Amino acid sequence: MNERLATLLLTGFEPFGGEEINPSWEVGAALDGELIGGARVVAQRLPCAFGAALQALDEALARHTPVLVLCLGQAAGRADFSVERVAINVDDARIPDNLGACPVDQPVVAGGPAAYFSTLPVKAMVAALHAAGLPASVSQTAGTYVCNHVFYGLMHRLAARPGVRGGFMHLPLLPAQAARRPGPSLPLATQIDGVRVALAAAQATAQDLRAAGGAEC
Ligand code: PCA
Repeated sequence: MNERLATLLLTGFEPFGGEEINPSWEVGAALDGELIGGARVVAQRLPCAFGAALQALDEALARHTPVLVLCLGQAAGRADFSVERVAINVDDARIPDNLGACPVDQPVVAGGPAAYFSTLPVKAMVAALHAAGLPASVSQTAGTYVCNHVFYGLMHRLAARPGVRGGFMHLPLLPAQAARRPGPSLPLATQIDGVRVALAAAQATAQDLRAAGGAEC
C-alpha cells in the first residue's frame, strides 16, 4: 500500500509535567496519514523520557525510513510556532522526566559535537507560517530537557544519513491547558494548520531563505 510514497516522519510527545495532554502529540495524531506535497505523514508518539524517547525514535526511523523528520514538542510560555535552529549536547533537567530521571549536565551523546544545526529550512518555515497568517519565529534554544535531547539525538543520527533532513518545532499550550496555568496558547485546529504549513515548506524548500531571524539579548 502506497509503497512508493516518500515518508515524512512527524513525532510528538506524551504529556509530562502534570499535564493530561501534549499539543505535540495531539497535532501528530491529527496529521498521521495525511498527504503533504506528495509524501505521506507518519506520526510517532515518543515517551517524555531521556533515552527511551531516542529508542522510540530509532525504531520509527528504522521502520519508516523517512526522507524528512520533524519532531514536535510543547513549550509552555511560548506564544508562537517556534522553529528551532540548534540542538545542544547537554541534558539538564529542571523537573524529572516521566520515568523519574533528572540528569544534570550530562551529554546527550558522549564525545559528540557541542551542537547540531537543524537541517530543515527554518527561515522558509517561519516565512510560510507568516504568509499563512500564523505567528512564528526562529528559536535559538530548544532548552535542555527531553525535547532538546530528542532534537540532538535526531541530528546525530541524521549526520550519518546525508539524504535525510530533520529538525524540531516547539508548539504553545492548548487553550484547555492554559485555562489551568495562565499563559499563551493556540487552538488545536490552528496548531494542526501551522504544522501542516511548516511541513509543506520544509519539504518544498531545498535551500533556506536568507532572511533575518536572529535575536538580541
Ligand atoms: N516538551 C518538553 C519535553 C516534551 C515536550 O513536549 C521540552 O520542551 O523539553
